Amino acid sequence: VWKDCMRDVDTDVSSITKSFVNHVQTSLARQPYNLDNLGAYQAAALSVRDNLLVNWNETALQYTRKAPKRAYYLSLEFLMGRTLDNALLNLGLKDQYAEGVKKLGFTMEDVLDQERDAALGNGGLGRLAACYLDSSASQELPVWGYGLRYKYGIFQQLISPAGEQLEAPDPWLDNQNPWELPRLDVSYEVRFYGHAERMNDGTPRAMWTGGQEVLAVAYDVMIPGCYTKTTNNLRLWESKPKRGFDLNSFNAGNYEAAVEASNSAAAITSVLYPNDHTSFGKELRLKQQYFWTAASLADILRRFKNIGKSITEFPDYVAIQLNDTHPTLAIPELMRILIDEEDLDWATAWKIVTNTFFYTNHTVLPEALEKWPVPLLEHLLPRHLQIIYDINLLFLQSVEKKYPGDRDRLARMSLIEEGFPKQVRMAYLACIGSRKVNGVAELHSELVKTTILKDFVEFEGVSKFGNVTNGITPRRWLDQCNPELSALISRTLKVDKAVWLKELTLLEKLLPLTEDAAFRTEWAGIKQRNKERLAHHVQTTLGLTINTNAMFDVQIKRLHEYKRQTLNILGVIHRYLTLKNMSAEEKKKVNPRVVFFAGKAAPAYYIAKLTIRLIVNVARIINADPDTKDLLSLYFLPDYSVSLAEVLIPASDISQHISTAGTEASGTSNMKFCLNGGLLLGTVDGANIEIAEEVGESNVFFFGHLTPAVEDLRYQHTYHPVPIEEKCPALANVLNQVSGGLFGDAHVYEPLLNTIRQGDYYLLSDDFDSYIAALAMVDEAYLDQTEWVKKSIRTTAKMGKFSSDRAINEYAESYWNIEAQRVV
Ligand code: 26W
Repeated sequence: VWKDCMRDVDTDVSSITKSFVNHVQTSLARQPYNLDNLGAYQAAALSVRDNLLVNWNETALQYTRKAPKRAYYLSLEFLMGRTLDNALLNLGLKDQYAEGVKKLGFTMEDVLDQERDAALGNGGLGRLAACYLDSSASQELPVWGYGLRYKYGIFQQLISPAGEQLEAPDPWLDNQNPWELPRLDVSYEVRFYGHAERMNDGTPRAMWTGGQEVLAVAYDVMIPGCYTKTTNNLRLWESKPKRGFDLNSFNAGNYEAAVEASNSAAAITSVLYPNDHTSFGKELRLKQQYFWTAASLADILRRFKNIGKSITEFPDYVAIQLNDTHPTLAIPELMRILIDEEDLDWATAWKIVTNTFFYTNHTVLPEALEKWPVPLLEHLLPRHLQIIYDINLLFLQSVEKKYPGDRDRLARMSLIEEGFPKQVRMAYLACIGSRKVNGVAELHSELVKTTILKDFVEFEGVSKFGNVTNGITPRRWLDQCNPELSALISRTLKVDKAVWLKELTLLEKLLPLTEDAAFRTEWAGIKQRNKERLAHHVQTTLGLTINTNAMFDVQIKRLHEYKRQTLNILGVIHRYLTLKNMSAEEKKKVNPRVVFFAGKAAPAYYIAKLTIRLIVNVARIINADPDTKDLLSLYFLPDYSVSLAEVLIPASDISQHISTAGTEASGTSNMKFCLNGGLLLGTVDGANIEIAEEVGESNVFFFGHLTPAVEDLRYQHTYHPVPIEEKCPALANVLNQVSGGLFGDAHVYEPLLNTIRQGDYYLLSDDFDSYIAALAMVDEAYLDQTEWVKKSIRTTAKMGKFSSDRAINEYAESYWNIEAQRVV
């Protein structure tokens, strides 16, 4: 009877409309006759969800039955964006749903547009995690994600009339989230504070008691693979008070204390920390990290125990990937469980741990390397601090054995940094507690080995340290965001997208078509329509009219000094000043350009916020200048998000990735632009280098000093400073115009300008001239549209390497040792 009643995935239009209407009537309790777009979205989502759940259950059943080795991706951030369109495309049901909703009187675009982004991340690291989940499911790999279910995702960015960034909360769950399933039956208790007492019975065991206990409750998010039944799981934890109220306080008449207890438990998962690249050592952040790693490990262990194997076989069934150092507490937590609860000896426990974990580093910037004050750890997690000290003692003993008497080395390699207060260096702990360590692009992985982890490479051997160049999912970042281009590719290659979207190197077959004029015309037409789609979006959301007969030049990413949005805006001012000095005759030769910026600044990052303010105010002046506005205009699009990126990226002719050499670990939007036929203007940094290797240097615009020069240049700035006027007159002129008040509020920008005039840590004055020269090369290349379109086609054709399928398969084979599982 069970079997007969089980439902299958609905694939025909009439079953789809039936299930849609059924959800309107029963799940939403609404009248089908006065349904708005939001209701239509909800009904469509619930109906698609029914389909996903069928596959999701089968996938789970398969994994349970076969008990293969599984991998778990621990990430404090998952920047998922919207789900409905992606799910429909992965299920191959987009056309049927479009037809279904049309029959019911809606348009697919309006319906899709109702969905809020799931923005549980800051930037690159969080979006990478989302791409890896898509690829894991699409490659049929048994991978689950673990994260936190923040009530508020990344803040909403507003821009004040003066051009200042304002932050508003992002209550993304207010409209209900059809893509998650509360698992009220899956919950774990997580302890904080209290006392840890060693047993002193000849074992390494200790008792950790007292303190506060909080409940972690699971919410599951379905992750559909592309053209496969495999539907994996992303498990997000929500914190709850263990008992809703502290009844004792309540009865004692202390109502406030009772409510307080429930408040502080719920606070743990209330908000995503909005900084990337700076660690502030805040207690609540550490609580988030432990809460999440403890719940995830308890869940993983419970699942492992269900297969009935000996605990020593744990690493044969479980691989855990640490997405940066944020989940590093998982290392001492697993030690605690194995020693205090499973009663293993230290060596056996450490062997299990160091065969289970894998650590990915995402940045070598010193301010981004996490360090936790010892007193804070001692207070919040007393048992974990003991374990960290024990790990450190044994580790330093082994270092001392290899390098007797080398005290400097011991101090350098210690997990504990001396100082007031002492701090635990999380990257070192992640490194020594893991089976392997990797960076995210070739240059970056070399820098990890030669800078922050140099001593560890020497001590542990270089084979532990590897590289997995990042990737992006071509499903969202081509098929979904650029449907016309996707269709053209399928038509031209005569290959179903179900094939090439999963074997992206097939795009190389486009190469000969660079010589086909008709194809080039089609290609250019799609780019043009994507520019018009963006212009339409800006018109309807901001009321601004954009010139679509211009080159679209885009820089979209978090605001950060190392990413050098300031270099870009100073370049724009330089262009403006140059245009102002041109004769009418000269102006005729200039190709119009529209420059777009978007990105959020961390709320406490003063200089980054000033950069936004400068961009907005420069835009105000130059967009209103009748002398130049047809040739140059500038837009700062507020509230950058995954959904906005999906409109911006396909519309770009050129995009900018201009970090100081050696500072951007990889970058992933560079790959997205290139996949959509946008050319790249960048420094010799991160994955830009590998992109150039693939598409050929003649198809990218490189400029600026190289990584090995950076250290020397900084030394020069400090010890032999040369005034900007002398070193780079063009830049000095631009700075003086800003200082002189050409864009209003003269004094306001001084702190920003002074970062360049004094110290210039990110080397703007060293790279400015070659940047301007590169921009001129872009202008010139754009004048020859035939050659430009050829470059564009070649760029897309050579992007196969950057599919996140390639990256996730490298992790699966060379790190986790897991295999694909076919769900039939
Ligand atoms: C503790 C505060 C904090 C928060 C987040 C420090 C560092 C981070 C992340 C590691 C920052 C981040 O997102 N890094 C980016 O990771 C991407 C994916 O690998 C890379 O493409 C980017 O180059 C890198 O900046």
